Amino acid sequence: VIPGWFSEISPMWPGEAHSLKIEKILFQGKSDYQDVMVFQSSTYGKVLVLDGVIQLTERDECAYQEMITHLPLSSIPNPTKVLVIGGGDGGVLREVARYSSIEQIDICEIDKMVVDVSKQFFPAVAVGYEDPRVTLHVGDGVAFLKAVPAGTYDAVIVDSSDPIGPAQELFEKPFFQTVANALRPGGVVCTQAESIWLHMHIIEDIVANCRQIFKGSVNYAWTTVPTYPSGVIGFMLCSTEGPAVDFKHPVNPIDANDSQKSRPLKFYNSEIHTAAFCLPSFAKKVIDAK
Ligand code: AAT
Repeated sequence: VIPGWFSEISPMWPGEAHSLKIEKILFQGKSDYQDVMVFQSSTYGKVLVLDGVIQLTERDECAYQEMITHLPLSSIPNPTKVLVIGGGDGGVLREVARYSSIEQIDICEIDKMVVDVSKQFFPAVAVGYEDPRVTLHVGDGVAFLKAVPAGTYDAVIVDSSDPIGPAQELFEKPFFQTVANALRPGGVVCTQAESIWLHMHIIEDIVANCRQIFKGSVNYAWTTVPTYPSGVIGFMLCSTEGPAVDFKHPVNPIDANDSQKSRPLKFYNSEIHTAAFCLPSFAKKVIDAK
């Protein structure tokens, strides 16, 4: 540990730890679920940390939030009802709000402290809560989904932390089953699905489960986020049986139809959307074999 630096140490990425220089610690608290910290870094703006793991930085949050949102929503025509699980910072809400077809945005975040801290320290992220179509439910995403009537949503976005701690069940098969049930025929899910460099064993399991559950398409995509472990993060994108979804060719390109011209996209475009599904050979071999 280097004095004055934050190092991200976890058994999920043994033997390595990305570090950021701390200018100032702005908040430290303990919620019912996790340790919550915010610090000012010298090169990535403010940083939100939960249980010692970086959730977002001001500088690169666009890469993650735009990709986890627009990969699914640009892949279906006219999404109207969307559910976000996790994502208490509000960044995914901000991105969902770009679609003028959307009528209802539900979010279920387990930890109220994440919401409050984000509103206090990350106004350009928490701005997502200002959209009148948003309803916040504070609670466990697993329990919330169990109570959702079948066929309710066009899309479910699972912006979850890593599977150590409160998000563990969000990576398990029964959870994916409840997501499938909550989606309309031809509805889509996009879940945070870890790093091809660090977590092929986790990805393998998720892909195997999703192939059993989702009878439409099942795809893995990835992007770069410099402050996430190994600098990349992936997404599992699936659709339920019904109207076919071809994730690789967006039918509803948000870069052409963004309703929020005053807040332009920073990372996502239709070319990067298609490119996100190209996998390195070592990952392709494992994912295609499942
Ligand atoms: N958009 C920022 C990135 C995140 S945030 C993940 C959120 O999921 C956190 O706010 C956490 O409190 C919430 N969460 C965890 N478990 C649950 C649950 N069971 N139900 C609802 N919300 C939950 C993800 C960062 C990825 C980090 C990669 N290393």
